[in-house]
Amino acid sequence: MIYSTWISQFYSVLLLICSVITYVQSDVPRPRGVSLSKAPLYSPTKDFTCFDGTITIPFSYVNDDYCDCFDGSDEPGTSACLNGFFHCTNAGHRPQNIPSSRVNDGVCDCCDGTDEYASEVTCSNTCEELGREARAEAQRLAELYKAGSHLRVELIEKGNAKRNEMAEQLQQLEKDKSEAEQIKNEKEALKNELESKENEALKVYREAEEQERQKKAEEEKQNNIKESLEYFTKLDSDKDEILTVGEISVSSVFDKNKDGQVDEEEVKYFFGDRESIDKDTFVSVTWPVLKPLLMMEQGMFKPAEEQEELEPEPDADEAADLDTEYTGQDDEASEGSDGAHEEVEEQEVESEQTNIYDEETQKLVAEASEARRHHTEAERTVREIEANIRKIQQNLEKDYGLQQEFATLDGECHEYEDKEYVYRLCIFQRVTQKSKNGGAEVGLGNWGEWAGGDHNKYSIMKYTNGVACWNGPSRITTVHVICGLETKLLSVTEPFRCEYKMEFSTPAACDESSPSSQHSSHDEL
Ligand code: MAN
Repeated sequence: MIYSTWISQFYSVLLLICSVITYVQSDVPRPRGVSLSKAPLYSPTKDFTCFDGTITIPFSYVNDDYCDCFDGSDEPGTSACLNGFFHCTNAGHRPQNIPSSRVNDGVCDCCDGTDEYASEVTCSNTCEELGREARAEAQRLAELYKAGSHLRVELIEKGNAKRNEMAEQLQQLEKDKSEAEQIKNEKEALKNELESKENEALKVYREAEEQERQKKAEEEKQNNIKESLEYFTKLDSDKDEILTVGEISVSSVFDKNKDGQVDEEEVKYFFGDRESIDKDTFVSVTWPVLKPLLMMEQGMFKPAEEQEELEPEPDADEAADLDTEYTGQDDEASEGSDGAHEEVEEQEVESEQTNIYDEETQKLVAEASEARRHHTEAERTVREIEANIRKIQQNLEKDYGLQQEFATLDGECHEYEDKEYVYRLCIFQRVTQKSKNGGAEVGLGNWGEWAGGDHNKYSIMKYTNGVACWNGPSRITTVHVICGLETKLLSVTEPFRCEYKMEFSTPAACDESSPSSQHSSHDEL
């Protein structure tokens, strides 16, 4: 009881002291338009020096409606200087500095009406009312920040836990990676060993294959020579073993342009500068250029278009089959999805090939194939682990706020609909826009950075590099992050073409120490 009386007495005295100070402060004599803090610079007993220090003038020149100072500091209470400022005290609300050009311009700018002291308009003092409203708003925000900060604490805890979990996962993955790499190396060593045995065993077959190939090539060469000599004999009508211009002129195959005669140029094409050619020259010089023409005449070369027309159109199912086959065989980029398909085909081809080998070789080929498969699998595992590591590292590099308060929001998606579009914001990931009339989703930007500046960094998120605007730059989105008890996308606008602005509320932004929370209702008086 005694204690509470003492407290109430203490507050009464404090209030009295404050009132006295307030009275004294408000009563400090100062020229019109000068703030309390600048009052000492205007002393009636001294000459006045402009704030920029350039000129000193008698005090009577202050507010004489003539601008003497370059910085306008001698006319705080008139509109004489274009660059000056008029200070309104606005007792009961917030003080304000307005450009001096607004002094006595017929518009009430200050809520206490002091800017229109010599004008035709009479301004009523609305400061009390405005101050009340401002204080109520400040109070509302203070309560919101207070309630939000409790939720924020939870988010901080969860955020830190998430980050720690990611760090642990990363450690585990690094371990998994080194194990997987070891397995891969083992599989590679085994593969190399078995492949060298396989190669050794196949050497014999390869040599035989090579011999066979050479034999075939030689046979083909001989057949070609034989064919050319036969053709030579056919053309050599006088059988003197020399082919003359006269002899080839009667054969239409030498008439390249099909104009009904073998002219000089065509002869030159087949004979060079020679008048006639013997068998050897025919075989080595003429035959290689003549053969394709003969084949063409015999209809063995057909223009590609004709061939296509002749082939029947595959029906839909067949076309689908063809497509699958194509992707399976040729599209290396689709490894993984078609990997199994490819492997089966490879196995089929392999088993077809191995049938020609003896049992021992077949066994070695099978073992090497198995080792190759295992090695490929081990390589794939390493790649998958590496991809996971990269993903976690990227997340760990993200700036989730000073206390990790935004971490749990990563990946959360929030939508907002207006008349035309559905917008989707996936925090720390991307922003998209989908027209309600259909069509593809349009990327409005990918997570870029915090862009609230040094003052309030975590108040704005920037998503950049969206889909290019027609005839313009890439789309970008700025997300204004404000304190709210609910995590919600509040609004989306497009203030400039392809530049989107979102307002997003979350308790993570309810930081009572952040500049956004400082909605002071402080007045000078
Ligand atoms: C689409 C939408 C709009 C954008 C125009 C620009 O219609 O993405 O938001 O303004 O393209 O051409």
